[in-house]
Amino acid sequence: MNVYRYEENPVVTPFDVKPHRPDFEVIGAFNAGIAKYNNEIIMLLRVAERPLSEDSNIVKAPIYKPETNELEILEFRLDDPIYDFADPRVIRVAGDQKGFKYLTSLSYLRIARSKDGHQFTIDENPFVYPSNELETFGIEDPRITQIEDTYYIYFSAVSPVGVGESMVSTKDFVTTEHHGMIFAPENKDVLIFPEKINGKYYALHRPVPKSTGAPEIWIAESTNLLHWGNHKHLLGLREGMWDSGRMGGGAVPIKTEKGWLELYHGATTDHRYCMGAVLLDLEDPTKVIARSDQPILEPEAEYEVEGFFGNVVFSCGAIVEEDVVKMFYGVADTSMACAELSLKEILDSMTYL
Ligand code: MAN
Repeated sequence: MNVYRYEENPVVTPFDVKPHRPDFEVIGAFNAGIAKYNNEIIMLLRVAERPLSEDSNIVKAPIYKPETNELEILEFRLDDPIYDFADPRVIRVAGDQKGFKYLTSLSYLRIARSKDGHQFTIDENPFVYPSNELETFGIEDPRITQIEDTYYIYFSAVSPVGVGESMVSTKDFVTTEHHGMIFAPENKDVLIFPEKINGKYYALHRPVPKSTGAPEIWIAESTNLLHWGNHKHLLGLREGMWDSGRMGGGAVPIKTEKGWLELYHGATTDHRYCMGAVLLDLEDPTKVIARSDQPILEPEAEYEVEGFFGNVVFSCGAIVEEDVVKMFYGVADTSMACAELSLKEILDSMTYL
């Protein structure tokens, strides 16, 4: 696969983003949703910020309080045996392998704009910020689907009761309308198709089943983008391969002559995240036509391998111009990068079932 990584990569880093309050620092500007609006590329960044800490022995956890619309900041000592700080993203209760207790940063969504996809200007203020009891640990990994003149923005809403997917919409990237949670916990990586197919809207989603099953890709349909049903299991993990541990949709599905092309992420059990492709039937996207055996992009460049959480390439959006796929992607849970790939080469590289 020929991959042309931009010379400017990473195109946006945490240093480019001013914290939204003076006592915080930006540690991530990554996993951005992508849209075209008024001849500009909108990169809707997941900005992760944490409270500044003078003492390297103290880890702080910022929590949004809907009652006061303010943040509460909890403090933990790194040597406290009750907690496990091994994963820099989360604070776990020691010995509890299942979930996490707190996050070490709070994420919200902020707009970066560009004419050419290489140079970005970042808005002064957050665009979508936690605003209710399902978002107290933050909002993450947005995707944007444009349907006519409305942009639907959906993202992981994180709180102590779980991680689900919530949605807002906008027509101007200034004001938003909130639509609430569209997929209940645990669910992430929702991707709404950009048009109706045979009279129905479709969305990919990624539940995390507990009793039996794995974090794999499902598909659902809707008549109004809010209520989703007729769920079907779409794509599973593959033992011994790059998508053996967990997976989820990435970019908004791309309509091609051969089918709906979905660029999705897959990770191994040791958290190495790659991007690959799956092709779905144009008339019936619940049918898989082809899939990548090899990743189309894997963490190789230094900025993909090293960072807050290294060995991660994670796309939430791409722009396609004729044969050129401009895939924007988060690197190492830290920054944003872009790579150009050939649409034809991606389609030709896949294994047809
Ligand atoms: C995982 C990671 C984190 C994220 C949490 C909550 O631990 O993807 O980056 O903050 O889930 O969504």
